[in-house]
Amino acid sequence: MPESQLTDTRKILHVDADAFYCSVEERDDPILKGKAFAVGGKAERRGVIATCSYAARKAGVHSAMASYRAVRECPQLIIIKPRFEAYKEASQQMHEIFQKYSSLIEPLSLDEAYLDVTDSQKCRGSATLMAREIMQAVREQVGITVSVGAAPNKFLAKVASDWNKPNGLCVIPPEKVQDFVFELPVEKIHGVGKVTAEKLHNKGIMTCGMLRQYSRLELSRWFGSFGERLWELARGIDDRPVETGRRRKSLSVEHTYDADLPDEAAILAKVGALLEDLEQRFKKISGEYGVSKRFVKVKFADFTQTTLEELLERNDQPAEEHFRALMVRAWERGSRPVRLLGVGVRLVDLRAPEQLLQLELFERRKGRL
Ligand code: DCP
Ligand code: MG
Repeated sequence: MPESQLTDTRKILHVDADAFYCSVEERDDPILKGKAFAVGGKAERRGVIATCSYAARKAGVHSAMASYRAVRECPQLIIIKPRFEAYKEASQQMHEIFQKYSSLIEPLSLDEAYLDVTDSQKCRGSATLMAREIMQAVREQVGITVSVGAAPNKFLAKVASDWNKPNGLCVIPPEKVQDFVFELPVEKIHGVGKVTAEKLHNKGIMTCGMLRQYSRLELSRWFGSFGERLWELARGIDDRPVETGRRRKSLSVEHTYDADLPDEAAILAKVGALLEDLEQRFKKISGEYGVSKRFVKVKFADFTQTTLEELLERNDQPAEEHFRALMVRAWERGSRPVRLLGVGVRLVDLRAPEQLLQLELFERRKGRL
C-alpha cells in the first residue's frame, strides 16, 4: 500500500452522478428535461422507483418508494423502464475519465467511486482542479452531471460530494476538517440511518461536535461495534484506504439490539427489517452482481456466534420465508438470548465471465435476493 494512503494528508475524491439513471434518460430523450419523472417499475405491477428526477424529488418522490405511492404523491409523474445497458456504458465512460487522474479507484456502484489522487501529477497536484476537470469531462463526454467531494479521507469525501448536489463541488481541506466535522449533523454520517439518528437525537445529540462528549465505551454500549466507529468519525478520523479492483464477494447487514432478543418469536420479528435494509443495499449493485447463496448470522448474548448458509434453489421465492427458516435453524444451535442478527447474500460478479457461467446454474438470479 503506498504510504500516502496511510497518512491524513491524503487527497481523496468521491464522485457521484446526479440522479444517475434519470440523467442518462434525460440525455437520450431531452423531452424529459425538467420534468417530474422516475426510472422504475410500473405502479400497476407493484413496481418500485429506482431513482427520480430532481423535479420529482421536490414533489416527495424518492428511491425505493413503491411506484403506486409515488404516483399518488406526484400524479403527473412519468415512469420509465430502466435500460441497464445504457447505465453500464455511461459508468464505463466515467471510469475511463477517472483513470486519467489516478489508478487508485474504488468503484462503489455504477455511478459512484472513490479516487485517491494524492500522488497524481495532474493539475499541479490540486485536488480541487482535478475535481473541476472531472466534472467538466463527464458533462462533455458522457452527457450527464456528477457531484464531487474532495477531502483528506473517504468519510469526508463522501459527505462532501452530497453537500452541493446536483452538479456541485465541495472541498474540505485538511485545515478545515475539524470545523466542518464539529458542525456536521449526525444523520450525515454514512451508516447512521433513521433508527440510529433518532436514538442520537433523543439523547440531544444533533451534531458530531455533541457526539464527541461521549466516550468510546458509552458509544459502544449504545451502538455495538458501530459505536467505536462513531467515536472516530465524530473526530473526522477515517483511515480506510481506497481499495482498487475490489469486487464484492458478499453483501450483508447486521444489527446489535439494545436489549437481547429472548426467543424465537422475538428474533423472527426482526427479520423483515433486516431484509428491507439488505434489499436496499443490493439494489444499488444489482446491475453488477447476481446472488448465489443466502446466509444468516446469530450472535448470542454470551458473544458466541454462528453462521448458516444455503444455496438458492430455482424459484424459491419469496426470499423472506427462506431467511426466516434459516434464522430459526441458526438460532436453534444455541437456543439462548441473542444480541445480534445478520442477514446476507453471497454474490456472483456479473462482470467476470467465469462466474457468469456459475450464475446460469442459478437461473440468472439478477436483481433478486
Ligand atoms: N438505485 C436503485 N435503487 C435504489 C437506490 C439506487 O436502483 N434504492 C440506482 C438508481 C440510481 C443509482 O442506483 O440512479 C445511483 O444511486 P444514488 O443513490 O447515487 O442515487 P442517484 O444517483 O439517482 O441520485 P443522487 O443525485 O442523489 O446521487
Ligand atoms: Mg448518484
